[in-house]
Amino acid sequence: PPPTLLHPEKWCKEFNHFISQCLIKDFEKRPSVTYLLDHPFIKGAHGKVSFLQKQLANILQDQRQLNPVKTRHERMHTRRPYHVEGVEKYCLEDDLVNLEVLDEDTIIHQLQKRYMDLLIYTYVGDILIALNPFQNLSIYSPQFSRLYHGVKRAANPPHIFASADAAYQCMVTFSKDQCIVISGESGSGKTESAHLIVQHLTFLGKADNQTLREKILQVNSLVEAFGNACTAINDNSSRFGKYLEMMFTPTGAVMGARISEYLLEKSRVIKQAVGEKNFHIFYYIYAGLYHQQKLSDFRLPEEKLSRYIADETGRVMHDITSKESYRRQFEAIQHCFRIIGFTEKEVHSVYRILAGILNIGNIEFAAISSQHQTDKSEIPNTEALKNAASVLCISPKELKEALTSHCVVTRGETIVRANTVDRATEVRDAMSKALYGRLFSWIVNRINTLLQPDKNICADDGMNVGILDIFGFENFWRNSFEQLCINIANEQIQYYFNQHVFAFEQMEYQNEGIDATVVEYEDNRPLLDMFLQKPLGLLALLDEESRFPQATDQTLVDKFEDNLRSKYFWRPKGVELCFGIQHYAGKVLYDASGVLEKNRDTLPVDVVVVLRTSENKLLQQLFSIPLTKTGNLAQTKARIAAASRSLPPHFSAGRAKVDTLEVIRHPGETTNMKRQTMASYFRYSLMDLLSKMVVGQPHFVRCIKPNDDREALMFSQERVLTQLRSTGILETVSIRQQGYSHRILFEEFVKRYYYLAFRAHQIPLANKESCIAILEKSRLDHWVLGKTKVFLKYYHIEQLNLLLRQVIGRVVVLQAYTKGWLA
Ligand code: AOV
Ligand code: MG
Repeated sequence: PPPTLLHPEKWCKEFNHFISQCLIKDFEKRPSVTYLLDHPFIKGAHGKVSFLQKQLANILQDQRQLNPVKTRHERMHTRRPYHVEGVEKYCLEDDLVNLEVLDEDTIIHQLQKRYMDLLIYTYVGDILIALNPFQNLSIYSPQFSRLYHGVKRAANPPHIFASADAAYQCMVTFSKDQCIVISGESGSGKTESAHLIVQHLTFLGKADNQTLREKILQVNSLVEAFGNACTAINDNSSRFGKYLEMMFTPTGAVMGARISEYLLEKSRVIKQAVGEKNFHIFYYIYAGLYHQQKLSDFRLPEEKLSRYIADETGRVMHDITSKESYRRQFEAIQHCFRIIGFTEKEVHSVYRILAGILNIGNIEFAAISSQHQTDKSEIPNTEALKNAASVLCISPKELKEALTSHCVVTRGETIVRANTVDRATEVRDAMSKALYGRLFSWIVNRINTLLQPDKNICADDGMNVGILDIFGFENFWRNSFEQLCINIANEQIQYYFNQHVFAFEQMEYQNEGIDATVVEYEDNRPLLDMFLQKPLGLLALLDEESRFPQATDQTLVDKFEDNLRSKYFWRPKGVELCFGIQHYAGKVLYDASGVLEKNRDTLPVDVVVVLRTSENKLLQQLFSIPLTKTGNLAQTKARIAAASRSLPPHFSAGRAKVDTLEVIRHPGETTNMKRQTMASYFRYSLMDLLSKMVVGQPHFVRCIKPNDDREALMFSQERVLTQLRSTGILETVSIRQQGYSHRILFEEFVKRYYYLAFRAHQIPLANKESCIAILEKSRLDHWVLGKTKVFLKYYHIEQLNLLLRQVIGRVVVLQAYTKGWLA
């Protein structure tokens, strides 16, 4: 096992002070690593201790990079491109901040030129812009991971790996959680970017444990098979929000992972818009089981496709079973399950539940009139009913009763009432949605258990890098409640971006007395308030209306119109049941039909009761214990409290926002006789997500979709411009041009870097002068000092961290020596 290391400072005090001082003195006279390797104390020893060798290799690598900071001019003439042979690419163009003329035309031009040269990544200071290439590029191989490992940013062209590397380096150096926020509209490349980040982080976190590495790499594929689907915009569209935290030991080795999922669009299970599809997994199992001749084991009809996956355009059995890719995906998913550690039995249960859902979809109802005027419903063809009951291990009779009738308790008496055909159909679909939603949460929870860090590796929690990949902004020809929620979530992420990039930064310059021209930006706070405010925000109004049994979608839209006095809301003339919202990313027209019912998200107790009787253990479990999806209320509150202690005061604006969101339980669950609605669950989810994000230091990746045709090498200036405008890229460039992305308190700075200018036993005062001494000794320029903080550009931090790593590496060698590991 690698030896436990003391902090260099502590070590110098406790251990052989004399020897260390001698070595440091010698070293300072001839500061080279070769010298250190040749030193009589150390010579001949490396090679015996592989851990030490690694350290020495790191030092050597750092040494090579530790050239004095070059001027911009020098840098631009020393960099080499990775792609286009023979064409010189200058580093200057890698970062929009270097532009001398700052306007939309120049930015668009620059991005277009780069895109046509297949340079899809461009920096805006510390922010990465990623244009979707719509073709596979050969820039993500392990060679590239090595290329982007712990080097200064300017050493290579911009790359998603560089962003992952920056987050990782920040985490290790500052022992602080990091958070990579990927945003962009639907189909812009967020999910692909998230995969690449995970890939590079597993590389950096050099899991000694090969299996853990493999497991982590499979997680995304597995979760996406269940949570992604083909939409009109993107063939692999995320239909849920995902926050993946990769956990590392204090020395930066990956030790586990955890996923939080938000707002799965479960209505997709029962119905899809024209041209869209159900979640991938349904097609995979159909094709896979067909191929393995196991359809009948799962009671899936071979001749007629389940209604849930056969669309209006008349998709037939053959379309799915003949598709080679679906079959391969099914095998891939089986492989994922196995690698991650699901048991055969669990996987079998998962398939049974999926087959159950497909069969439930085929149950049809017909009306039978009785003498008592109420319309009863019956199930004329019991084939599907029997199949569903059989795979779900429940009694067909009880299932039928739960679908066609319901119990009402009046004055202590239980009365059974018949369901109309409409009601029975609703119950059937509600059951499918609940089954799928709970199954999805269970899979995520199970993955989290299987990828939990081993407590033997690291006693405390270590640190993590969180990667946020949600569903992007959507504007279809018909938009419903799902799009509304998706777009509000994106609105919130844009707000988070604005807060960090503009609001907090400018507030800080002001407080610190630093001269900077104010950059105006589009604040979407009023819009967020319109959605989230209580009691007159859109979601609150929706909840209020959902409580009236008499309410209709019409009364809902009227209510919005009467109460939402905002320039962001309007009601188009002549279109019934519609309302429009001016989102940060564009105008969207929403269709209110069905919104009330979607929000109520009712699941009759009769259904829960029958599902609980299942002999399938997994199914029993899904409906017995209350689902704790994204952690519980107490945990979330504790996290926010912890965050507020450790966060600098400028975070208070963000925190207040979090506090205003009320915490509520999960959909479908009832508390105090009040049913949990989707809208209130949505608020809870947003708050939970934010509470996780605010603890980390953010890094931003902005994905941009260059055209709507998903074509490679096609750059629509108009489309790109809209995205640049709505996300405030122009403003971001100007604030980054004059801004300092790192702002560190004097005492923090001295504590972290005093090694670079002082001796181990010296204790410098935590003041301005000490900071100046460190900065000057490190040969940096263009930094600024405020009243209490040092203001640095990203490349200053890079240089400081490299220097620090070198010094620490040196001390590690010394420690190893004196501890006798080198003897
Ligand atoms: P999204 O996550 O932003 O949409 P995806 O990451 O799913 O978008 O990207 C959409 C498609 O673009 C992918 O399926 C790839 O075909 C292609 N693509 C994106 N990035 C790359 C890349 N770096 N290299 C090659 N192809 C790429 V949504 O989830 O719909 O908001 O809800
Ligand atoms: Mg996605």
